[in-house]
Amino acid sequence: MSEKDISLSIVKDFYEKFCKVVENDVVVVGGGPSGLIAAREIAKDGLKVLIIERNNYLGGGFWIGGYLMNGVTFREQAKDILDEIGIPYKKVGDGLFITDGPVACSRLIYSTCEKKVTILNMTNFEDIILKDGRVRGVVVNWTPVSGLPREITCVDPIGIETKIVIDATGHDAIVARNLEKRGLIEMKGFGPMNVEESEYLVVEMTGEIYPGVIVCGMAVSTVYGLPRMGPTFGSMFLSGKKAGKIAKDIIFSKEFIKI
Ligand code: 48H
Repeated sequence: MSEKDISLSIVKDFYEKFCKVVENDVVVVGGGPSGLIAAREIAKDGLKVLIIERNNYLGGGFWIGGYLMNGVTFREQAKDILDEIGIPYKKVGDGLFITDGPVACSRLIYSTCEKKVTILNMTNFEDIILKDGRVRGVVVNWTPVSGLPREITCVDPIGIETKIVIDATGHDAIVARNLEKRGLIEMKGFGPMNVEESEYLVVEMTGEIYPGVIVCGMAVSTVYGLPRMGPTFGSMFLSGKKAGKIAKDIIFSKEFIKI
């Protein structure tokens, strides 16, 4: 064994992984709490799921709570999901619970990876593949390449095919913004804080916003102009789970097979 063997093993491992992910059942853009839960929910049923994450790490805003403090809260409605994943928590009020960000986030990431979800990190969503009025894939590039000005590099991105794209990119709602930029949908931008209304509405409005694109998590607030909820994550979990179920329903429906 020498240095070249280490290099070769890394290149071969990446090559083999990449060959498998050019075609998927579902691509989840964004590996925050809602995206991780959505991916886990879909992969549980043996479907092929890819998470595209522009950062080097998964977890999005779930590592830390409000105002740089580690406690992350959630309300009663999401308790079953935390139990399913094995996230420890304590009750701090009537229907309110708190957990430790790093512990909860690492457990969520592990429980998603365990379901054989593939991850492409340092990978930036740039565009959609659109054919016959339906989104059929995503166009991606390495995050460092995307970040460079065009005059320094003009490296073309590449396409990845999928039956469904889930936009789980948080406040930015990047996939939805792409649809808006092309005049395919209209967006409102998220509103001021109101936790009771927001948590309920985010879950309620989670769904397909354009053929082939489902929105979940904070991106739902951005698309529909819903109030924000601050550092509480129950609706991110419930929205991710709902998005996963909707994706499975579409893929397994008789109508979808005809598309
Ligand atoms: C690839 C991308 C791209 C891109 C972004 O922000 P997140 O944690 O999103 P959610 O919706 O799962 O959770 C939201 C929650 O963290 C939060 O901020 C709350 C509850 N706020 C309430 C309030 O009032 O403010 O994760 C999104 C992920 C991140 O990891 C990004 O890096 C990633 O998406 N991402 N990945 N290509 N173009 N854009």
